Amino acid sequence: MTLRELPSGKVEVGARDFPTNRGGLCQKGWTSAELLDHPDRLRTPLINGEPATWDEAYALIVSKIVDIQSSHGRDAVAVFGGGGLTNEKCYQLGKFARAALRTRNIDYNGRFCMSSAAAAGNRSFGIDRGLPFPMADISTADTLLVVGANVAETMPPFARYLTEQRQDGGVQIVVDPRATATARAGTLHLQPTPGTDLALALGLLHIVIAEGLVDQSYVDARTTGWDQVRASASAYWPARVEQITGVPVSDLEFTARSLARGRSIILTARGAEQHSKGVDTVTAFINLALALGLPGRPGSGYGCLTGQGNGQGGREHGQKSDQLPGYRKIDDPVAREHMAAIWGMDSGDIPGAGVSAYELLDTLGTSTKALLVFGSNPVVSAPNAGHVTQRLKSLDLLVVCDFVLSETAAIADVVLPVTQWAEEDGTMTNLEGRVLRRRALRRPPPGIGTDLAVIAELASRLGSGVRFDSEPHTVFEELRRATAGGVADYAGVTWERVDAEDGVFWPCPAVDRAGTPRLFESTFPTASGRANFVAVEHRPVAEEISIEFPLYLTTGRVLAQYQSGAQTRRILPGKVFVELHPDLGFAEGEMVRVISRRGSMDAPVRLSPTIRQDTIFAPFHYPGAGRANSLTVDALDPISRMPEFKVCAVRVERV
Ligand SMILES: Nc1nc2c(c(=O)[nH]1)N[C@H]1C(S)=C(S)[C@@H](COP(=O)(O)OP(=O)(O)OC[C@H]3O[C@@H](n4cnc5c(=O)[nH]c(N)nc54)[C@H](O)[C@@H]3O)O[C@H]1N2
Ligand SMILES: Nc1nc2c(c(=O)[nH]1)N[C@H]1C(S)=C(S)[C@@H](COP(=O)(O)OP(=O)(O)OC[C@H]3O[C@@H](n4cnc5c(=O)[nH]c(N)nc54)[C@H](O)[C@@H]3O)O[C@H]1N2
Ligand SMILES: [Mo]
Repeated sequence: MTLRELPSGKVEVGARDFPTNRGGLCQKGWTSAELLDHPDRLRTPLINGEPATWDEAYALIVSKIVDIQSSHGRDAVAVFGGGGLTNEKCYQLGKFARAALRTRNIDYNGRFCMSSAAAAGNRSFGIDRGLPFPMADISTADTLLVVGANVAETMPPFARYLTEQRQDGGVQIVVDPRATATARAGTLHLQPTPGTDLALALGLLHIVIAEGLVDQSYVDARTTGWDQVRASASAYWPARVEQITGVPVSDLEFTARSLARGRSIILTARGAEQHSKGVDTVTAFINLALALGLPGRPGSGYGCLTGQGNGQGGREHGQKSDQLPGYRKIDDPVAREHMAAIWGMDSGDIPGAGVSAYELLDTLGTSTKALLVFGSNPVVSAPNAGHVTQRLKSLDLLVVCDFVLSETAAIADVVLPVTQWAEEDGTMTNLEGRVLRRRALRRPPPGIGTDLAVIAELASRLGSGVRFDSEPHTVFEELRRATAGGVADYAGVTWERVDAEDGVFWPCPAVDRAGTPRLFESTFPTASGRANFVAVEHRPVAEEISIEFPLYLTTGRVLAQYQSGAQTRRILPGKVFVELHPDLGFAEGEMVRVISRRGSMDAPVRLSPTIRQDTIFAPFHYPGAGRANSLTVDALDPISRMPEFKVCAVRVERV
């Protein structure tokens, strides 16, 4: 997008013809500048809700951290980051936790976002890059299978690739319990019971095997583990899968046969992934793609659609509890030595792996006494949010860096006001692994800090022996060295190249080497060079419906609101609602209370004749009585630790 500062000081948003969005922006993009000078913008630090100086705020934070760490140990102070932060901030936040606080406890909201697809990608392909091919490939696919993504509302500029794919005569199959705008636009809509995509994928693989559609020469040459996976699919015959998922056998057959013809792409997003079996579900779709010989073949493959602005880069540079920069593992001795040399510390002083986002939030007030939040609003967005809010309130110290008083900032001991996107330089990495620039267009209002400056100042006041820079370009140069030789290798990416080449695709190990738009063409970055088939089994949702709680609740997004709503509710009006089937006996607009084992939510009814009768939907963008996460269950995937945001059992009552 392009930005221009008008003589009035306001910022005007325009769109330039960029290869990924082709000049398109969604409504949130067009209106994003309105928040820059919004009256709700924070302009001074706050201590217990009262304006304070930066010096007072820093002094309080540092004295409390020192006290807490000396009485309860270093791990009693934790950091919570976000996938919306620039690469430079993500890198610096991970370094701050490990090298300045020397705590193992750092994790981030990306755990709630793409962690299941990331874990599955690593397990099967040896790498986690959302799309292993450029986005434009999507419009050339003969068949596109879109599982649990509502791109018409969540990625409007990207949705053009789907439109083009259909206009070129491609078959498009959308899997969603709701007839979303995306599902309605496709060739075929599969409407499974929430939480049954794993059985669906196994059922499709069963048909592919039974009908002789496996690409055996690809399987022999490029994969391992096929025999076990073939055997595991045998129990998922079509009639049984219809019974589990509610998807008719004829639709399963149509889907399997379409995917086996020509160029095919399978895409997943949060609908398939935000489950306590999210990793295995994605794995089952990857197994299907491998059996059909898709990954690495031109115009074909498997990909995971991205979440936040820097959803991809956010998971590469060390704000994840088990990770060091460049997608290195924190328990790998070689990786620890490499980072210790760059940070100028002893590798033995780098802490080990911490726990995942929800598990961390669950320890607040017990083993964790202080939390520093950068770029997330867990009071609204965490699962079982009533419980999480209690935990946050029981901390000795909660610090939130934000530009507005989010619901989480509102209960913080100290709030630090920081710059917004138009006021800072840096880089972000999109779902294709393409590193892009963010440019400062104007100076921030007086009195406002930057995330990088806050981190550097805290590190220095904490007496850190390790140096922290606050200038984004210098931090990026350090990040290049830190990622050199890692999976997500940015060593050859410079800001100048990013500008000149409209982005550079990682891995890019040297400045004189091109980036890597396409992965897997000849080999997979696994130990054997082959992709791994991993046998998986379907399993039920964590909380099944019952007489007391007879409906499935699923949650997600609407076009006009962004995430926890901290940024968009202030500029785009919109009301909470709960979408349900007319046969449940409620009237349009009627106020209802949705109740789960954990809490309740009040909202007016929006009737939808096309949603499954056993399923209701609520957006998670709203706080207070309309907070959908008061209801959600905190069951976690055993591998990714992703919460089951997409299914829990509820009942609906008149208020
Ligand atoms: N307008 C808007 N756009 C956004 C965001 C936003 O907040 N607002 N957030 C961004 C972020 S961080 C993310 S992660 C992406 C998310 O992008 P998406 O994944 O497209 O968004 P969701 O609405 O969470 O979920 C997609 C669909 O999954 C369906 N679903 C629910 N349960 C199941 C299930 O069991 N199986 C299947 N197959 N589908 C199911 C829902 O009905 C929903 O339509 O959007 C990004 N874009
Ligand atoms: N029920 C349910 N819950 C969900 C989901 C779901 O589908 N259903 N989806 C999950 C997903 S995919 C995600 S990504 C999360 C998102 O939920 P959150 O993690 O809460 O993300 P945001 O709402 O984007 O919150 C970002 C906060 O950081 C601030 N902020 C933005 N940029 C910056 C920055 O550069 N620096 C600093 N310091 N602050 C910044 C914003 O003003 C805002 O207050 O929600 C998860 N929760
Ligand atoms: Mo997300």
